[in-house]
Amino acid sequence: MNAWRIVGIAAVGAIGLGAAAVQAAEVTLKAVSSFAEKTAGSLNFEKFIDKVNAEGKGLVQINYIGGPKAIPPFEVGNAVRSGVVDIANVTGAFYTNIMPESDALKLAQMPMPELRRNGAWDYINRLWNEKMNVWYLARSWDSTPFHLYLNKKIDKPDLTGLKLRITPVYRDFFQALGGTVVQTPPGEVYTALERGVVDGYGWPIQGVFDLGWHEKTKYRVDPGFYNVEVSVLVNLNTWRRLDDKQREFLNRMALWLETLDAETIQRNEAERKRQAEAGIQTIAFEGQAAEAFVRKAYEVGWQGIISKSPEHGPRLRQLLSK
Ligand code: 173
Repeated sequence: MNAWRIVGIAAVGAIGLGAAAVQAAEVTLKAVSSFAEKTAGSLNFEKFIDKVNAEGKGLVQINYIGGPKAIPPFEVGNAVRSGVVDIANVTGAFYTNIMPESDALKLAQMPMPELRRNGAWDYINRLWNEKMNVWYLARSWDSTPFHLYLNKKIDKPDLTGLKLRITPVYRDFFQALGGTVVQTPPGEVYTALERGVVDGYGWPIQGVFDLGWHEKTKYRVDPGFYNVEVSVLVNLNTWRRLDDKQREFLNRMALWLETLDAETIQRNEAERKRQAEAGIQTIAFEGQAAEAFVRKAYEVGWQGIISKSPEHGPRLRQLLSK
């Protein structure tokens, strides 16, 4: 072998080593969901984790520590903000104590791809960076209405004398309709119904069967209102420590996660049928009564946000409304 050839091989070897040395090691991110494992609120997030772990070998892996057994739902916001976990699947209603604007995302009248196009995502992400110390990676639950479920019959939108289980999602609306409210995490809804502590509850069209609530639910009120929001947040310090390739990869996975919205919409239809088959009757407001019901929901929803955040509420309203 001549001398030039030996030098050539050595040089290639050195470049190879150099490239390996600058490439970041695989990073493992700790993740939690604010909803029970394998229930409606966690489904899309869990598919996202599986895909990241399958395609991110050598780059990014996710260590999923689970749902509310790992961290109570109303503490998940704080856990991702402080870096106790790197990634959280959580709804804004669960961390209004940190930033009141969080609950505004339920008022979005168009799906996430449109919010990415019209500048809303950018505004949201910057706000979440600043107030929550997180990167707003993706929306894992979208395009789904919330409903009022009841065990007492009503014939008009008047909840006077009724006690309803809520989170911040429903508080202003149910109170505006005359109801009395009591806040619980999802894990306490079954017991509250069983003991007759509440006459009903707010929940999406999907997920009533997950924790057995259909056994204790007589009616669903139609129409639904708002748009379910659960999002994937990444601790901002963690996000900044990732390299470009890792961030690009997670962004690509985030967009894939949002394409699962089509499956969510199909599940919503299936669950509507399943509720009827399980004997949950509908109390349906029609025509103008239905319109007024939904209009009222948005009106008091935005009032609530704007009164708590005069700085960002009005701009969020513009960006999220049709
Ligand atoms: O617990 C709730 O009713 C709630 O706030 C919520 C939010 C998003 C998805 C599911 C439930």
